[in-house]
Amino acid sequence: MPEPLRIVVLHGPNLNLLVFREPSLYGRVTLEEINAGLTRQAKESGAQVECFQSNHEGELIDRIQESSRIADGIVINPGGLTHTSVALRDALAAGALPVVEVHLSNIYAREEFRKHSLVSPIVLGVVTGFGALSYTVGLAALLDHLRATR
Ligand code: DHK
Repeated sequence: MPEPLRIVVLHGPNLNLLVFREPSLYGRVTLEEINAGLTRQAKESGAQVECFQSNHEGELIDRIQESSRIADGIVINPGGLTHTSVALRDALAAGALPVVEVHLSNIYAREEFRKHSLVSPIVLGVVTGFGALSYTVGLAALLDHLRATR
């Protein structure tokens, strides 16, 4: 029996406010519900997830560095840092793990400044615009990729 795949799910700034924050854009599902769904999904497919949210760029970078030692892949919604953080992108690139970038809203259907992601060029793929389902699809795609390349 191979070891279960270990996935770290990272949520960036303001994602702790889901449900209260612009629900027409970000949905009516709490972060706890998203995390519980991903935990269930991973378990059903013989994998493990660890979920972490922070409003602080440095804390997210610390988690990315740690993940590169203990995990097989990362699912990340960097929140607003998607569009601004060279440091977050550098941490993901340095970790050299497969990464799937997810967004609840469709970042290409919103303001101009959201249409550019600093993270997208170094990730395996991007899922954007499907609400909580973006995470489900992102995790499924990452597990599929890891199993195909193990
Ligand atoms: C979440 C945020 O917090 C925004 O800053 C991004 C992303 C979009 C989302 O859709 O999940 O621009």
